[in-house]
Amino acid sequence: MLASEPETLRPVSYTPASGVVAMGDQQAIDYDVVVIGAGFGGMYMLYRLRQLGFTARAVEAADDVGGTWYWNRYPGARCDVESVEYSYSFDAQLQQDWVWTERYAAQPEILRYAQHVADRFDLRRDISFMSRVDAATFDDTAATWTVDVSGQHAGTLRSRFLVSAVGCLSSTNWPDIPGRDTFAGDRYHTGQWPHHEVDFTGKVVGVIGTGSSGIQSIPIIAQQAEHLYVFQRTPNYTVPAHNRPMPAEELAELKARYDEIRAIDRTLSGGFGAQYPRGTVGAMDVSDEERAAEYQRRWDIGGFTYLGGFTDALLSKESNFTAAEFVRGKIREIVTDPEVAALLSPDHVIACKRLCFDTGYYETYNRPNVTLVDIHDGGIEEITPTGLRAGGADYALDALVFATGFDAMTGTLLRMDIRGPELSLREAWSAGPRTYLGLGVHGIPNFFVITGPGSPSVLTNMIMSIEQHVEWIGDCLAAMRAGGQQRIEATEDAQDQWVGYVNAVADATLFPTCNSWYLGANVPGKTRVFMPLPGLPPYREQCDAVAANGYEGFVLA
Ligand code: NA7
Repeated sequence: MLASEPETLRPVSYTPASGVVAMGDQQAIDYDVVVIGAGFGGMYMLYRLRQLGFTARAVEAADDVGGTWYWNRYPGARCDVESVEYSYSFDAQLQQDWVWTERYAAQPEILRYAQHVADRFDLRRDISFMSRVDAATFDDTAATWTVDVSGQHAGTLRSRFLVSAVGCLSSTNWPDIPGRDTFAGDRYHTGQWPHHEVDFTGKVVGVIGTGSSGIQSIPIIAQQAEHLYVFQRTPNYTVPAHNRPMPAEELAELKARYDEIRAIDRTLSGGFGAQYPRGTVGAMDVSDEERAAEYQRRWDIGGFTYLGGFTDALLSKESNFTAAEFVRGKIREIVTDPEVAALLSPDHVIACKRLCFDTGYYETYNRPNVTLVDIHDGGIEEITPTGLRAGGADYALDALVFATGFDAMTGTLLRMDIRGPELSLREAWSAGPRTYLGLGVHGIPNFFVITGPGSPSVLTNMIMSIEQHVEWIGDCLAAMRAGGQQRIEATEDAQDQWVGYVNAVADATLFPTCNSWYLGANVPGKTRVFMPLPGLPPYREQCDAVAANGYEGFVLA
């Protein structure tokens, strides 16, 4: 994706806004802050920094904004949080003006929204597109980052602070299957989908992977392909999305109470960062009939609501089993071939791998042109020029789709060589990611991570978590400027305690019980650590308390 003709970074037309009150020694630095990435996190960080009077530049690998929604263009790509909530809340007029056309926006609409935000707030002038941060080194004497950038705006940037907005799902996972690169047909990854229309009409297609991306794309690919083989290592639970067009009156009604909706999103009842009606009792506290009726009611609403009926869905194995068994019952009802239904039925804890939402996923296996291939035992033995071999059988394919996910949460961060005074990020995280609040890393001063491991991030409505982090970081930098401080670093003690806390919270839930990407279990050799922190509202309060106590757990100088 990177252009071959590098040019230097400095000539980009950048004029700090008038009235800018910068951090300090402007001779020594180009910007107060370099932001890595221009997805939803990077865009809002830029906006916020500008509002606060800091100078900033974002470096972005793509040729446009959007992050996840720029790259994940596979057929059926759609958000699993409702559009009115999966959108910025920081600008009241923006949320009144933008018109969402569906209950759950599809990728093109979310990308258009990101582009609109970039235009509306004139963000592109502070973004170096088609450029990557390869390395960053902190000079402790000058309290300055030197950031090495390759690509269209290759060069070196010096900044006081470095903020990662690389997102949690941005390093694609291409499994190291023997012969992977020998396939002579068309090869795709859902997380790096081409920008042109891909038409599978008349083709024999193989899809590897049945996570969210596979579950969203398989029904659409099946409608086009002559034949579709789905290679499934682990079945996944999926609940109907019940996506539908958003009627104008309904959108107007939601917009009229946007403040109330956002307020709920930030409180306990909206603990996910989105308002899903919550039950108040455990699943085993009601009769079998009441429980089944509640699951059915929520199945009919669709989406994350499904798991909100009872307080202990992710705390009690017994309760969780009832939610899982209800879905298995639906699979048996929907899928006509009992053997296929059995293969599609997961037996792990429901939602310990991210719960998926679909449009016609299980129904797709009733089509005569779709074959489910169970590779649970031996995996894929080999990819060949003409297809692949699994379970001793050869499958001839015209196209092969890897829906195999991401090296989540740490992959992109560790691909860069980020170096503190005595320690690199790779060294600091050699036994798994360690952060304080998910925001700071001991040994790497003046470095912040938006929605980093150790924060709620992917267990929430990401936009709400992004906004919270961006605002916290902006406030922190403003407080440092007011206090004449130029260096901030998390203490080892605070970080150790935080890591212990995150582990304890995760271990009290059923989340760590299966091989999910939350644990890094999908990438061979990756250290298994439960990376996100369950629970947004208490986390928000913890971050606020840290700030109120003079950034307790950080050393400022
Ligand atoms: P996921 O959820 O990580 O799913 C990846 C799928 O690919 C999953 O079914 C994996 O099986 C499968 N996989 C991974 N490696 C292999 C190999 N080597 N062989 C066979 N199958 C494999 O990624 P998605 O892109 O679907 O979704 C990521 C997130 O994006 C999602 O959670 C939402 O938050 C949005 P496994 O389960 O590991 O056995």
